[in-house]
Amino acid sequence: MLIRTPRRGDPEPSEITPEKLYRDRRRFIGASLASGMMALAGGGGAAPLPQPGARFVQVPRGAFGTDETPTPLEKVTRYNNFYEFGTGKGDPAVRARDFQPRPWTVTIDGEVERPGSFDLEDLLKPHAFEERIYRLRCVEGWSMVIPWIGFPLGNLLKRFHPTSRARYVEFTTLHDPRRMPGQRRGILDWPYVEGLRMDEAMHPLTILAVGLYDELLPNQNGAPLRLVVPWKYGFKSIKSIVRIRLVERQPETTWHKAAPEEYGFYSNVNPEVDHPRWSQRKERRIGELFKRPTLMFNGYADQVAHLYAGMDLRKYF
Ligand SMILES: Nc1nc2c(c(=O)[nH]1)N[C@H]1C(S)=C(S)[C@@H](COP(=O)(O)O)O[C@H]1N2
Ligand SMILES: [Mo]
Repeated sequence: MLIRTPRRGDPEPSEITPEKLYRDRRRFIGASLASGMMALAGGGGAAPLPQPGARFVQVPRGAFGTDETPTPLEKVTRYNNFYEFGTGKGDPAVRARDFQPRPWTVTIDGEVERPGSFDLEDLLKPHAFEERIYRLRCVEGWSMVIPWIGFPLGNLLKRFHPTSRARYVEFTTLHDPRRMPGQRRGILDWPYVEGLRMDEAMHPLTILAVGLYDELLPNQNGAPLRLVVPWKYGFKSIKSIVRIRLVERQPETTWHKAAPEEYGFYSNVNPEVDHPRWSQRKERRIGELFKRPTLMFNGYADQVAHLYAGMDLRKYF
């Protein structure tokens, strides 16, 4: 797989049709194979960086995810939840168009031996990118299948040496009302904050995404860095992250603060536990007519159910 760095004059990601994408893939498949072999020969598997000017980044295929057909790119980039750019599903594609996700600094602090602030490019340097085709299941009852490009969050956290007191990870989105017009209104308590238990964060299915399909992450999908936790409802997958803090206590999260009876800390996809105002038994795959049943842990029960052994999932929803 390849990831393409947009150049001035290139079409917006939302303007690229699947056909165009397919042709691009065909065109660059040779380059992909060649650099893939170089990465293997290098031993470490470190991918080249998505740097401005560097046109392609090698993405080895990962052994994770689903073989379901991905949702077309134009749907993935035009039907979004990203309240920093408006509450309508079509708002982020339009209102995040001019957002500049570079330069970008991420702070990693709290219960780590080596805290610090990092330029995004440097933060990503040692990581090999993979394609992970995961379902994203929104708490509202719709889902998509997205070919994400990213790397396991755990690999990043380990580099900063979590202390023995680190039990949770707190993530924070950029807070800049000049650049994120939705933050000029008090719809949510900004900045957007999410959290994971440490074992959830270290689970190999949990990734930080820097791209999707063959593109750097489009702004509306959370550029330049967003979390993807495939067995949890979509709102856990926080976008445009500027801070990752390891903490002793369970973090207070944005949606839990907004409506504690409706959105719990865990928010594992669970068809057995209804949202107080609607059932979670089924979902509508964007682009399809009929609803399909929602799967326990979004289909990842074999990999993650053990994390919650003995927990009452009605209480810890
Ligand atoms: N910062 C931030 N992250 C966010 C949101 C948001 O409003 N702000 N929305 C969440 C919700 S509700 C969903 S369903 C997913 C949607 O991701 P997508 O637009 O890439 O499909 O992003 C999540 N991450
Ligand atoms: Mo969502």
